[in-house]
Amino acid sequence: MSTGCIEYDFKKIEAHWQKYWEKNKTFRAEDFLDKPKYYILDMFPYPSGAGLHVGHPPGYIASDIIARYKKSLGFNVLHPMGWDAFGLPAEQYAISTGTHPRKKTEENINRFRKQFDRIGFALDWDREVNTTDPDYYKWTQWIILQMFKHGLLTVDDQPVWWCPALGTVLANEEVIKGLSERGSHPVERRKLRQMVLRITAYAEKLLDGLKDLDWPDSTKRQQIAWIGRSEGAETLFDIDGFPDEKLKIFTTRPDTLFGATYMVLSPEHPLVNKLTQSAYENEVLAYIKTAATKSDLDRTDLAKEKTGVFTGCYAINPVNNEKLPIWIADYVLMGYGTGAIMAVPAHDGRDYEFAQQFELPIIEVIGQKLKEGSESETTLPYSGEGEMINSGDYTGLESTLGKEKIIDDLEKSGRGKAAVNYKLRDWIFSRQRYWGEPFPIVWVDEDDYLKVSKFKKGEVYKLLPEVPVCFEADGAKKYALPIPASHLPVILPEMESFQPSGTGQGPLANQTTWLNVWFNLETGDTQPVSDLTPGDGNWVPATRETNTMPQWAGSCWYHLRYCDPQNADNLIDHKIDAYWKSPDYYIGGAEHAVLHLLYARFWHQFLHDIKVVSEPEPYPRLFHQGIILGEDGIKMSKSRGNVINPDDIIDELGADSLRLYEMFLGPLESMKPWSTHGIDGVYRFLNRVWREIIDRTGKMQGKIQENVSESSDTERLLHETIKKVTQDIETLQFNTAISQMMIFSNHLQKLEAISLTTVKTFIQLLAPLAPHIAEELWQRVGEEPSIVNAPWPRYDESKFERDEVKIIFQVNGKMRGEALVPADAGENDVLIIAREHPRVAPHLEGKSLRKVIFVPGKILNIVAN
Ligand code: ANZ
Repeated sequence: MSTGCIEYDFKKIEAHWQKYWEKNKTFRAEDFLDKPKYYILDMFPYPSGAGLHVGHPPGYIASDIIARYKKSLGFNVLHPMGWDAFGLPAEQYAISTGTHPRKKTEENINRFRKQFDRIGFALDWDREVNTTDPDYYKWTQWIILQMFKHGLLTVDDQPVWWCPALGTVLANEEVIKGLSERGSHPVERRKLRQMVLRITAYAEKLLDGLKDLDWPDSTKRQQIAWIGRSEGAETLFDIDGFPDEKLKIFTTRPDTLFGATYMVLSPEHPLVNKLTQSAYENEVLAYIKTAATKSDLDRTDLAKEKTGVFTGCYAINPVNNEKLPIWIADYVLMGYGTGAIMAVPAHDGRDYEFAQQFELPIIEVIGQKLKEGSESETTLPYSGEGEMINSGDYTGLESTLGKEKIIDDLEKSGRGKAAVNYKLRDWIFSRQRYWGEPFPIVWVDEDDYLKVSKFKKGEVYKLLPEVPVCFEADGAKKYALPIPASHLPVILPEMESFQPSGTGQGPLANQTTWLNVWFNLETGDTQPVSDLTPGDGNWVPATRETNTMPQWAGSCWYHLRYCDPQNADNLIDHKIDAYWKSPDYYIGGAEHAVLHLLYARFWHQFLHDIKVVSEPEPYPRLFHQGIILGEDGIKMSKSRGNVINPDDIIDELGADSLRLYEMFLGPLESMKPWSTHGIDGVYRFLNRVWREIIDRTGKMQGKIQENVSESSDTERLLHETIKKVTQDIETLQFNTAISQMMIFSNHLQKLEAISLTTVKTFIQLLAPLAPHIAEELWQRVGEEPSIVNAPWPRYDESKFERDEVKIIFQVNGKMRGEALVPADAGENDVLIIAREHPRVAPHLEGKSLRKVIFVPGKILNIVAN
């Protein structure tokens, strides 16, 4: 203890209890315990080289508070942690330094784990997972194998960004205005063979499942928009001069058919060549070439000027036999609907701009609904509903009804049908990288495959899914054949250099002894090329898939592996899955609203469909914590130099202060700047708590006694505090729980004598938030560790009845913060909260109070200089 014990020795205390928890496995979660289970999950981190900064912990601290609280409530708590450790930074570091990405990754993980432990997280490290561990990625590969067998993994030529200077394919995020993010080299669109996951097969299910999820509305809305379901019709148009062809379009507004004045094909549409008349050919070819250099985003940007070319060909409108010129324009994308549209400039913004640009006719077919009393002035384009006009027999119908009637009529005449489309695209699931999971797939030439006499053309080898995945390259047909589950994992081979191959394939293409193998069609075995001679039994020459999986793969199912991390025979045991089920709470950043949270739902739904897991959804309940910004109010980043390392804060003021501070800073979900001065307030609070309970010799204060009967005031405040802290933890409003504890501690300070039970209760309430000091105090007031095993205090509603009010804090006339306090809190109580409030404390730093004006229920104004 430090001399005189004026300040508690957080260094010694924190180290001691961290060791105690580790040694006693205090937070071990046991399968099948006869207690209700509670599974709380954090989004696991990418162990970056920069280490943890203070912007990372809020979500982890929040889940930790819940984990500790639930344990005190008697739950069997599962609170695990792991590492999403594949990824580009480690590979880039490897390219520039020659260090193996595994080595760097391990170093980073060790540093992160140490940092986590120093914050005092209640984690069950026996269940740690690491996505780069072959025992883990074996199961990532296994899932892909199942998807392959169910036809959800396919192969496709996909346009990707290719950077000739870097000799590699780049992700969308790595391309900025047509240049590579790294080195600013020009990039171009190239078609390359990619592995694709058919997430679109799950579009309806992914949309449907959202209904039952307890998620933030905005996140649900983002997923709905991303899936982008549209109802409408597919309509067939005859083509003038091409009696054997039909032009199929998708429209959400079949009720505007009479307003179509031209048609548009996407530049990649398969009919473009055929329909283009010779006089227009040169122009069309040139147009297609420029379109190929633009991204979808650029092409569909509303603000961009519309471009296009006429083909010289006409379509016939099925409802009135009008001739409609067929244009080619890049605002129509091949990847959506049918890649062709009917253009209705009066009622669609992009068609309107295009028609103006190229002087095409505009016909209004939906009457505009005018607000009562407004001028009868109308503006185009009008995209709303209304009465149909200029629409033959349909004129006079309400457009929503007209839509149904036109679809009916199109169906009857065989010229169209109702159709649903999704914005959701299939997921390009391959990366030309080293540091990722290899695919459990080899490629075999069709000719070699057929040479094995047992297998005739058209017959498929027994390990193959029902629909074999074929790919044609350079005139030769290749089969993708799965490596069977019994042969997993396919281990990432050792390599010296991690440079891309320069041919559009990843670095693995350079590792020829790994790449070229003999593959046994009967057993799925592989052998190095040197070990066999051609013609042996069922062996065929094969090459391995050289792409690796994207970083998203490992995080799609990690929540399952925590439940059964060592299982070598199954991804997860059925009984264990039935016990732990999906996490009860998932806490992580809102930046994952679509990608991770959609991909993981897709995988989990698939695993549910093939009966690997019992729950239909992975994350029934979700919370997004807000970001902590740098002191300058800008997102923390190494390049900005505004990063604050939690290790420094812990060295100076302790982990409990860091935890309390991060939770006191404001509502968990909001974005807030860090303030180094603000943390002193919570540090002073913890010191005060210590001195209230522990005297200068390190013993319990004499005024704390067994047989004190509390005044009704104290009793009331005690029960109020239990209730407030309990409810605030349940709703993740930790900031207000902390203010309440400050009020209570302030009250205790004024008493001549305090009952030991009251003090113990107070320590318990503090424990989830500031666990180290709480364990220490708990022991010093005569209790057995660990405090998490002591049953959570209960409150008695009959002991209190009081309202809360919001008080605004002002310093020298400026609003600096606010807090909820009991309606009858006095000036002193409110002043205590204000002085330690993270938003107020920095403005009082080094100043003396000149005057305090308190208006109960409203405002506390501090004058200080
Ligand atoms: C005629 C029409 C009239 C349309 C009208 C809209 C308004 P969402 O809601 O996003 O599904 N479209 C169809 N396929 C397209 C493609 N491949 N590229 C670009 N645009 C495409 O949009 C569906 C509407 O977007 C379709 O309905 C079509 O234009 C256009 F008053 O058809 B509409």
